[in-house]
Amino acid sequence: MEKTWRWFGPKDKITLDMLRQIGVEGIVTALHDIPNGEIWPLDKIMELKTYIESYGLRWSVVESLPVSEAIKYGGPERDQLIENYIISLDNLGKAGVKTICYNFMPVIDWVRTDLYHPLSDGTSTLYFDKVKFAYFDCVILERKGAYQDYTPEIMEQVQQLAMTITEAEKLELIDAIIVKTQGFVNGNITEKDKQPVELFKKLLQLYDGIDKDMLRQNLVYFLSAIMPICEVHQIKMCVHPDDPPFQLLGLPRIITSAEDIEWMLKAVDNPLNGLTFCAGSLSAGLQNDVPQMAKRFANRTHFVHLRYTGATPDGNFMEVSHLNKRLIEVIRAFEYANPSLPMRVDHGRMMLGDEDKGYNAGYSFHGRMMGLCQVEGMMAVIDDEKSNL
Ligand code: DNO
Repeated sequence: MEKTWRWFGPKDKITLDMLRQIGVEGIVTALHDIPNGEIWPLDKIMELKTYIESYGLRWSVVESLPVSEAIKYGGPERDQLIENYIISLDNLGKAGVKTICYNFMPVIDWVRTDLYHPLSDGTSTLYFDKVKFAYFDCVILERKGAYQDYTPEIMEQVQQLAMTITEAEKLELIDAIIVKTQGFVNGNITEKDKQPVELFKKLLQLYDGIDKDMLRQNLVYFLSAIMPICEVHQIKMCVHPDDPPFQLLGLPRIITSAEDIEWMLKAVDNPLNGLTFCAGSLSAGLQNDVPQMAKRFANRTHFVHLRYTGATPDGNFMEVSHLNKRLIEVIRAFEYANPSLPMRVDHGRMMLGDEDKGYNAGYSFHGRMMGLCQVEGMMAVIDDEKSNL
């Protein structure tokens, strides 16, 4: 697979020069300065593309061209927003950037409760703690009926946590769940927002009465509207699975399992309607046999995210090493089915000074570089295996 890297634009502290030195071939990025919902102008796209190419690299994938909330919940402004999306796709097509990652998760993109969960070797990793999340949901957000989504055992632990948590820890939890993990992905809430919790509550209200079926219909409406421009330029759309792949905060989530993926691929049965196969997101769902899903959906996968999680039945999960026997199976599936697919190492541990650099949550330099080395090793073994067939 093509070795790509998520880079956050010319302001990223990890420069294209550094990436070239570690063997990256393609760049995954977005016009991060353009607010969600606005048109991406052709000249801005070309400017960034030319900059990337001046380092001998290529702009392989857009991640993400974000889908505005009103498209997801079906608000009155959705047709206008879809029209803007189509113009952005047209401009990307004209510029020759033709693989587009997006997601259809309501309100909140990916979710973690701990951004620096310490490991025994001195590094740290991303973590989702169900009790802390339930505390955020029931006590901080005070979402109506939220406690019904958790077992009595979890609620008992939530009560204990409520007695011991400090104000600083509360702020850190809010910051992890709705600020640090969201702002840089063109999320709804950024570091500048003074009252993130109030803002977040308002966003949740937009989905009152929207169930799984309605969200599915809104995805089909969106995809059907954009397919004609995708046909014109042969743009490959690739939806990112829900991270984590289970229901949260009373919001419907529709890309969580093999059944969901099968449904979405059939609902708009066009090869340009495809998948970002994010092994890490899918692996956090105990329902998912990820290597088997990689084989099953390889022919509709246009982009691959490589990482893995260790999930436990009590609902917690942690991001684990990229050197992982399940991840080898995933890589094998794609190296056989479509070796020209772009793949990027997703997330990395914080290590060797990554901590002080102010990188976006999950997007360390050394940790991801180590993941890339491990993935390259696995790819080399599989390529060797293939050439001996
Ligand atoms: C987090 C990522 C997500 C992903 C978007 C794609 O690290 O996996 O933010 O990029 O959901 O739209």
